Amino acid sequence: MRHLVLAFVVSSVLAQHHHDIAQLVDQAFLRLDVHPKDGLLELEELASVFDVRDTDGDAKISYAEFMAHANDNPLRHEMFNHFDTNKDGFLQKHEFVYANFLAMDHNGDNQVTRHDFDHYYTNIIQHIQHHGR
Ligand SMILES: [Ca+2]
Ligand SMILES: [Ca+2]
Ligand SMILES: [Ca+2]
Repeated sequence: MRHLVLAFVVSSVLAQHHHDIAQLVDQAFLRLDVHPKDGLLELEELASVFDVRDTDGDAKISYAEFMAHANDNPLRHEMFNHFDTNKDGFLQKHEFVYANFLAMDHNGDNQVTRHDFDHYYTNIIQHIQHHGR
């Protein structure tokens, strides 16, 4: 038991130092791929995330709404700015759902594989870390 706990602690620490980006992206994918949980990200799954985050139902995600659902994401501020392409301080559905999905769905079959997702988000996060601060 002690070894198990120790192994867990060690791997968590290592993960934070060496694989923090990959881990963040993996967690995000697992959270998104829920209906159906098929290893693919469908447009509907992204749309339902939008609906959950749009707490007051005004068809856009405010900065406060986005922050309230991204406590565990250290890059939430930068992510918000990245998605808010028209820089009005809100994430419209076309910004958060459609533009996002189209950018990930390379071959246009309306499915985003885990590989597509990992590749896309790792690029975004690296871009943010190098240029966005
Ligand atoms: Ca899915
Ligand atoms: Ca809203
Ligand atoms: Ca916007």
